[in-house]
Amino acid sequence: MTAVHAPAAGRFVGQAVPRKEDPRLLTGRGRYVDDVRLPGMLHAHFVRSDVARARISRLDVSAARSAPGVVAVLTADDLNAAAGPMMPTLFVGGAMGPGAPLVPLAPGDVRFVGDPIALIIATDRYAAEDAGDLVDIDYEPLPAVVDYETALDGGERVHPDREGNVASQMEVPVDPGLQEIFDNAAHVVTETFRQHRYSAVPMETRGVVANWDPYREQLDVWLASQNPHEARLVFSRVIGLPENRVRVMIGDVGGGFGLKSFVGREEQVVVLAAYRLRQPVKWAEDRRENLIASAHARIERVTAKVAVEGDGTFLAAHVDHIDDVGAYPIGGGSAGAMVALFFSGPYRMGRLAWRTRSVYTNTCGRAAYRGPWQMETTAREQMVDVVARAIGMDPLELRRHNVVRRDELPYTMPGGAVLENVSPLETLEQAADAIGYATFRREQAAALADGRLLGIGLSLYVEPQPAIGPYANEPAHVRVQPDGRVDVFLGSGAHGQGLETTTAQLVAEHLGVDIDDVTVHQGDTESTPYGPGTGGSRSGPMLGAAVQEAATEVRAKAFTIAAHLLEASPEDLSIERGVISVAGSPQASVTLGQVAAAAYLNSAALPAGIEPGLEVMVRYKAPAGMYSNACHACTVEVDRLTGAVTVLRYVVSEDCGVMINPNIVEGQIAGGVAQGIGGALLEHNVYDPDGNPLAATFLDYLLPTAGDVPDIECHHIQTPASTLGGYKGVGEGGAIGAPPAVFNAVADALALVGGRITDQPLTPARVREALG
Ligand code: MCN
Repeated sequence: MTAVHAPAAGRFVGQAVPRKEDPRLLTGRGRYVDDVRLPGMLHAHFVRSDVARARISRLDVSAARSAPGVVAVLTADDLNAAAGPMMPTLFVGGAMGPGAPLVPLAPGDVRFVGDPIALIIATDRYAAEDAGDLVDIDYEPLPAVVDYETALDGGERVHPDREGNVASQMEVPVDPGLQEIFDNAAHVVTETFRQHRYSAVPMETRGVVANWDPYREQLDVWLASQNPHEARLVFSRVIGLPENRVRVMIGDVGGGFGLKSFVGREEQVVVLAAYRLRQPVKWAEDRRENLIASAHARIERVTAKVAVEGDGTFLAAHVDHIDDVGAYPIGGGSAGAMVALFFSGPYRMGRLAWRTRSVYTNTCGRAAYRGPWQMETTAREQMVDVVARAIGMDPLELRRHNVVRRDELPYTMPGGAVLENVSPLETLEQAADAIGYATFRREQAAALADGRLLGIGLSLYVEPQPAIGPYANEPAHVRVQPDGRVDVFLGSGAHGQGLETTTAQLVAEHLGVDIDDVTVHQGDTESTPYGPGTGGSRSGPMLGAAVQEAATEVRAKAFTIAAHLLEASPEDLSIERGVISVAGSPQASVTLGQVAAAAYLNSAALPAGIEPGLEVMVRYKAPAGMYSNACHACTVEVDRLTGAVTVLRYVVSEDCGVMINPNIVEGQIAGGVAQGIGGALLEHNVYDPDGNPLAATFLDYLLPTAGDVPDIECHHIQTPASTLGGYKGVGEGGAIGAPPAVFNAVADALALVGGRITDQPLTPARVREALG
């Protein structure tokens, strides 16, 4: 690791302290949804559609109802009328794209393979699955709409009550001024890129346990979620219970990658059923369900047109974007406007016009996936290389020529957002240097002389941390107990990012206690403050600031009380490892525990005007625009005979502001890059032309393994954000930057022999074909 512009690390902040959660997780003591076992708990199994589009002409569940162990078989007739509005997220219909015409179970027709038709509830899972085989369904198959590009043009409709298959569209058209730029530019380069359908495949699939507690008259829900408070709201609405009669608890969550930001249809159905039966019910998604029916992402096409001056200066761009949102997109599924607005990324691009359309198909619905509008980076960065080849300029030089420099900040992007506190040129240079760009070009030429194809790819991006709508504020509650130990209550829902550790670091640093004396609580709506959950790489900037502010305020109050107890001035006090002492006379000291004990138990000992208690709850309001940035550089070898791609080296230079924990930052980058490499080369939720999913197991859905991913070499630039603490997000970046970096490296290798590639995944067959 190298770090540039590094602010001085604190005693805890900036240190690579080991993750507090790891001893529990690595010794099998984590608690996931499937570990929850309640007395009398029943098990749920969904009977799903085997066809992509059909009318259900007969549905007979009578044999299933009388099967051994079966407690209930519910269909649309039993459940749908009782359900309130199904809203997977507060973002539905809002800033994040089209909502879905969603009902609990398929009523009379099915719209994708995996569409849930019936829910079987039995005394154990085997009984439920066996009974599923007894459900008799006759389908009248209809032609399935599978290709999103042709679905645009009318014809068969996915949802009969909609006018067509366009779920949403937005446009900023080309005006005469922009047309003039295109007409007069030295070069106008156009290319179409397709990204393919791949998805979050967390180790822990989706899951829920729901139980009506008659004593408290409350519905208890254990959920695999990134977002417990929003989930409570969603459940309360679909059931029709007040929010404070629903309690959602998340334990350890085995990965979410965006999928668990939202409350899926299945989780809502299971909770409805448990409430209706007044019995505890568990549903744990199996891998087949996860691959065909949870949510898909990334299937989209961009046609980009870029006007360029003779010296390589970008003048203007037009972006035409289409994405496939499946049959029932989950809120946040389409981020088309963001793809268009952020297309210019870290470059000066003059003018921008765009159109984006989201299209329904008879496939699994789309949802957010680590970097939901990542296509802006894929399309732009791949386009930069295409332009470089078209005008005969090296791609690194073209980037250097157009990238926004520090002295141009704040920089208003053509899409309207204002870039500040970013360092794209610095990360570009750092990554190019670390990967040995110039040396590699020489090695590449030498290898070509030997008949070998090597390639190098760069990818540069800025990543906004959206602080809009429910994401605009973040709570943290810090409480010192009378024994001096500290409890921190968060509104977030960590699902692998290590928030227990980074939160404890921030509290230890800013309150002045030992890290082992801090316990972090999250994920239980009964005890934690209302928060919008974990997503959009927001924990660093927003939660970090909230925790820092709360800890600092607690320390200030502790100093006021301690100063009174020690007959000193608060300005003369310092705190280390929970002991507050007076400067110059260390024997004059009091522990934080003693201060807390006075604060709770002995109001008479407090200075005048000081409220009893030693706890602070803050709700940090973030500015709308915060950006981290990074540059990825990767080298590959392409096997001319087989088309197989080997990633040789992978370098990341990133700027997430002040790093709270460099170890966690690098883990986040490595995980994201592994996903991105898998996405570019291997992972693919394939459908056949009739809408049958062909990748329903890990035999067909290929995840990257250790052999596919080299060591990720991380380098850092730290440009503090303007927010408290200066932290910026990092969690999504790896998965944003990696696909175009790998793509560009492969395209670079292919170009040596005149090969051209535009679509992913870069399977051996596709690469071989491009070789001609
Ligand atoms: N961090 C830090 N210093 C910074 C910024 C962040 O030490 N300057 C730390 C944070 O304290 C946190 C971690 O890095 O522990 C990630 O922080 P951040 O980038 O703010 O992202 P979030 O915690 O909000 O996580 C969201 C992001 C998203 S949107 C997805 S999806 C995602 C992800 O991060 N899914 C993940 N990382 C994942 N990691 C795992 N293991 N599993 C997933 O499902």
